[in-house]
Amino acid sequence: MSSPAKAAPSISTAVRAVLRRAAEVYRDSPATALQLRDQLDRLDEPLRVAVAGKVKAGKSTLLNALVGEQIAPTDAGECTRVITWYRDAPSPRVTLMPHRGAPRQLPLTRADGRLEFDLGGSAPDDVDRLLVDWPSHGLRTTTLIDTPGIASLSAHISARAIALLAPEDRPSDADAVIYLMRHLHATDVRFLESFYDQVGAPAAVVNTVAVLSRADEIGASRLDAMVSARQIARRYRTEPKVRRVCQTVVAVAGLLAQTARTLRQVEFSALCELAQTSRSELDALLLSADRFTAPQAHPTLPAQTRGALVERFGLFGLRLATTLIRQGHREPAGLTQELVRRSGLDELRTVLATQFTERRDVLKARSALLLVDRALREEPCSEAHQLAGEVERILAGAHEFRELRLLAELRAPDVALPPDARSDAERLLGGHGTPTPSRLGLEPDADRAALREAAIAALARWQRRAESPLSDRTASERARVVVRSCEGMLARLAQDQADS
Ligand SMILES: Nc1nc2c(ncn2[C@@H]2O[C@H](COP(=O)(O)OP(=O)(O)OP(=O)(O)O)[C@@H](O)[C@H]2O)c(=O)[nH]1
Ligand SMILES: [Mg+2]
Repeated sequence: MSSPAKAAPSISTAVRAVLRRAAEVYRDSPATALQLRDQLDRLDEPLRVAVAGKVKAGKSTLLNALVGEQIAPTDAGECTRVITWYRDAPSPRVTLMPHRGAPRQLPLTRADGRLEFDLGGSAPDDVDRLLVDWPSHGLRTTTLIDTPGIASLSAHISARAIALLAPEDRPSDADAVIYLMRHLHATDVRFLESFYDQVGAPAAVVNTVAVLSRADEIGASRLDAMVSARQIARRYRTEPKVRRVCQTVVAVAGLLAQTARTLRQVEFSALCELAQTSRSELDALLLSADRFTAPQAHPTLPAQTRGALVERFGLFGLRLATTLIRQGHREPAGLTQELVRRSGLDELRTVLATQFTERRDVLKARSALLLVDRALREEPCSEAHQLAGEVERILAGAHEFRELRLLAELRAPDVALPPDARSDAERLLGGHGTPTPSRLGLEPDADRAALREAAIAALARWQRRAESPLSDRTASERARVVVRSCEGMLARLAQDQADS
C-alpha cells in the first residue's frame, strides 16, 4: 500500500517554525527576541484590527457599533487621545501601559450604558496604550484597536497613531486596518499609501478596508442619505487611487448602528410617541437639531428627552426610525434589526468577515514574516542567509500569499486584463470571500456537483488564458495563479467527497 502524500505544512506551521528559529538566532538581542516571541503568541491570539482615520471621523462610535456596546469613549475626553485596545476576556479590566514604568489597573465604571474610565492622573503623552479587557462575543475573533485621530491638532497624537499603524522601526502592531473617511481626501490616500509602501509587505492593500463614515450626514441627513452614500462608496471603489490602497469601500452610519445595537426601551417608547406626530409636523421639527430640541417644540416629549434622542440617533436616525415605526415596526428587536441593516453595518461586518476573519492566518503570517524580514535587514547575522531563505520560501511558496499578491496587483489601474476577466480572477482568488462557493460565485448551500462543474469550467478558462500565445509572460504567470486556486478548490471538493 502506498503511503499517502505528505501534506504541505500549513502556513501557520511554517511561520511558527521560522519565528522559533529567528528567536533562537536573536537570543542575544533581547528587544528583537522579545518581539519575535510576542509575534509567536500573536499567532494564537485574535486578529488585531485597528480603527483609524482623521479626528472625529467616527472611529470610536463605529468600534462600539461593531462590538454592540458603548465601551469606547466618544466625546472629547482625554481617553480619545490614547491608543486603546479592546480584547475579549473573562472579566472586565482596564490596564494603563505607560511609556515608562509598570502597567497599572484603572478603575472602571458604567454610567448611562457607557463604560467610563480616566487616565487616573497620567498625561495622555505619557501613556503608551490602554488595554481594555471586556467579555464580548464581538471581540472573540478580533481585538479592536481604537486610535487617536490622524492629522489632529496635536501633531504628537497623530504621530502616535501613525506609529501604531505604519511604524518605521518595526512592523505594525495591527494585522489589518479599518480606515474611516468622511470624504475622500488627498491626506487619506497618502496615509493609506504609507501602509502600501511598507518595505517587503506582500500586498498591503489586502489588509485595509475603507469606510465612508458618518454616511447619514451626506445630503443633509435626508431619508435617502444612505442611498446617496452607497452610490458615493461605489464610485470610490472604482477609482484607481482608492483601489490601489484598500480592498473596498463601505458606507456606514456608525452612530445609528451603535444606537440601534444598544437601543433602550425608554428610547423605543419615545420614538413611538414621536411617530404619532403628524408627518408634516415631524418633518418640520426634524429640519434641524435646534428646532427639534427647542423648549416647546413637542406637546408631550420634554426638551431633555428630545436632546438625548438627537444625540443618540442623529436627525437621519430619528427620521428613519419614526418612518419605520409608522410602517409597522412595532417591536424593539425588529426595529433594531432594520436600523442596523440600513446603517450599512451588516454590509461592513460581511466585508470584515470575508476580508479579515477568513484570512486571519494569512494576515497574521504576513505580520510575522515582516518582523523576521526587518530583523534580518537591521541586525544582519551569520545565520541570516539561511533564515532569509526560509522567509523567502514561505512567501514564494504559500499559495495564499500568491493569491494575496495577485489580488493586490489586480487592483492596479494598468492591469492588462479585460474588466470581466479581472473580476472573475478577483472572485476565484477569494477577493469576495475565501469559501469555495463565494469563489465560484454560487450560493453558500450550492451542492457539490454544481460546485465541481463551476470549478472545472473556471479551471479550463484560466488554463486557456495561461497557455494562450496572446498572453505575455506576466499574464501567463498570473493566469497560472488562478489555475492553482481552481485546482485547490477541486482538490478540496474531492477531499470533502472522500470524507463524507
Ligand atoms: N451623524 C452622525 N454622527 C456621528 C457618527 N459617528 C460619530 N458621530 C458623532 O461624531 C462625533 C465624533 O465621534 P467619535 O466616534 O468620537 O469620533 P472619533 O473618530 O473617535 O473621534 P476622535 O477619537 O476624537 O478622533 C460624536 O459626536 C459622534 O456622536 C455617524 O455615523 N453619524
Ligand atoms: Mg475616538
